[in-house]
Amino acid sequence: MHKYYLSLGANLGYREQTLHQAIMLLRDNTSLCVTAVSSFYETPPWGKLDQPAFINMACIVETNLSGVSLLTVCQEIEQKLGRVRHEKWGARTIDIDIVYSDDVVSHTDRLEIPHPYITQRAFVLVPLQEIAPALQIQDKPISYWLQQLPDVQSITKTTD
Ligand code: A4P
Ligand code: MG
Repeated sequence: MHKYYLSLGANLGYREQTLHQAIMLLRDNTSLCVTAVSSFYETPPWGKLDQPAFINMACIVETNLSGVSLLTVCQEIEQKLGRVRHEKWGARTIDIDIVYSDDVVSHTDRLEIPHPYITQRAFVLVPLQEIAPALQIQDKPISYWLQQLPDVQSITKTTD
């Protein structure tokens, strides 16, 4: 079994509803098991600032699927929920990224695990820390990476 950490985000439409639907679709998939789901967090846009605030969350998936097969599952869910690709780092109905795995590393254009920006994104790390407090990234705890980031205070939990 592989363990994958996913980061989900939405900043267009009914953001919470779309995220609930994404988790339902992941749970419906018989080739994987969703073993943890974080709260929802409202987060200011990162990277491209002139866009609406996001709701972000994280979940853990355990599965025998390869990274690329899991990415395909995630992209099919994005399509189903009406994701239209616009500009890089821009607004989106739903984005599902595989940000880390305990045992899978991938360095291709199609799939990079760990996600190249994981240690720089409080909107990824704060929800992840909630469901994986003992996780180490590059041999350091999530709290270490969060200490380096200026924007942690701006991330606020919206649900439990
Ligand atoms: N890809 C490579 N590695 C991965 C991976 N580990 N997980 C490839 C998922 N996809 C991966 O992604 C482009 C390509 O990345 C995919 O075809 C896949 O093969 P995309 O989702 O189509 O495009 P994108 O999301 O616009 O680009 P990118 O670079 O993935 O953007 P990010 O990094 O996802 O950033 N601010 C806040 N507060 N919250 C957010 O959620 N999200 C972004 C988007 C920017 N600012 C944000 C947020
Ligand atoms: Mg993406």
